[in-house]
Amino acid sequence: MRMLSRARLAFDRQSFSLQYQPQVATSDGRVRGFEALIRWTDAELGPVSPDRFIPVCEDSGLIVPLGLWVLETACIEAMGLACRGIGGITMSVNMSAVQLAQNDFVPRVLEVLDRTGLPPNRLELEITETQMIGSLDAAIDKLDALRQAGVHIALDDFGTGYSSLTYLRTLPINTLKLDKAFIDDVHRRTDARSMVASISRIAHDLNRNVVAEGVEELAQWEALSRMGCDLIQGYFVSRPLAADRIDGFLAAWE
Ligand code: G
Ligand code: G
Ligand code: MN
Ligand code: NA
Repeated sequence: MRMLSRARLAFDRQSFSLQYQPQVATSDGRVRGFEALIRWTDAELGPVSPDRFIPVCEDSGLIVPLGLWVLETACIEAMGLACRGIGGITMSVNMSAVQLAQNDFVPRVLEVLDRTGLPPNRLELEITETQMIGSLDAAIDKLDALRQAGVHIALDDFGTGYSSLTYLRTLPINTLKLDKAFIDDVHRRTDARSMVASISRIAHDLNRNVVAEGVEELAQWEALSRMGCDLIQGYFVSRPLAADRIDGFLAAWE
C-alpha cells in the first residue's frame, strides 16, 4: 500500500499520536514548555518518521485536517496540565507551510483556542523559514494577526536554510529555535560558540527569545547558559514523552 493510503487510513482510525518534549530554562532548570511531536506506528512498516510521512501528507492536503488534529490535541493536553495545577507552561506546535497557506489558517487556530479554552499566550506555533518562500507578505500578515491575539510564534530549525538573518529581523516572531547543527559542537569548539553567541546577541537585541535544540550533554547546557540562550530542549533533559508520562517526568525533574 502507498504511504498516502496508509496515512489516510491511520488518520481515519485515529492511529496518530503525539509526544511531548520538555523545554527548560537555562537559568533555573525549570520546565517552561513542551513541543508536541507527531508519532505514527504503522502495523506493517513499524514506526514511521514524520520526516517520511509529513511531506506525503503535505502533497495530498491531508496535512490540513491532520495538522488541525495535532493542534487541538496539543491544546487539550496543555489545558490538562493547567487543570492539574502545572502552571505557566507553553505548548509549541509545528505548523506546515501548507497549513499556513490556507486562507482560513488564522480563524482555524483561534477557533481551536476558543474550543479548548487554552489562553492564546500558552500556545506557540513553530514555523520554518522555508515555509515563507513564495508567500512572504501573506504569511507575515497571518502571523501578525495571531500575534495580535496573543499567540507566540517561533522560527524553527534556524541555521539550516539561508538568508536566515533577514527572516530573523522581518518575521514577526517571539522565539528563535537554533538548530541542533549549531548546538552539536558548542561545548567543544570556539567557532561553534562564536556563532551561537553572536546569533543569540542579535536575537536578544531584536527582542526574541532563544531556544537551543538537540542538547544532549550537560556541558552543552552550561555553554549555552553562559551564552545567554533562554531555553534548552533535547535528550539531556528528556526524549519526547507520551502524554501519560509527563506528570512522572515533572515530578522527577523538579
Ligand atoms: O520528532 P522527530 O525528529 O521525529 O520530527 C521529525 C520532523 O518532523 C521535525 O522536523 C519536526 O518538526 C516534524 N514534525 C514533528 N511533528 C510535527 C507536526 O505535528 N507537524 C508538522 N508539520 N511537522 C512535525
Ligand atoms: O521540529 P524540529 O525540526 O525541531 O524537530 C526536532 C526533532 O529533533 C524531533 O524529531 C526530535 O525528536 C529530535 N530531537 C529532539 N531532541 C533531540 C536530541 O537531543 N538529539 C537528537 N539527535 N534529536 C533530538
Ligand atoms: Mn519544531
Ligand atoms: Na528544529
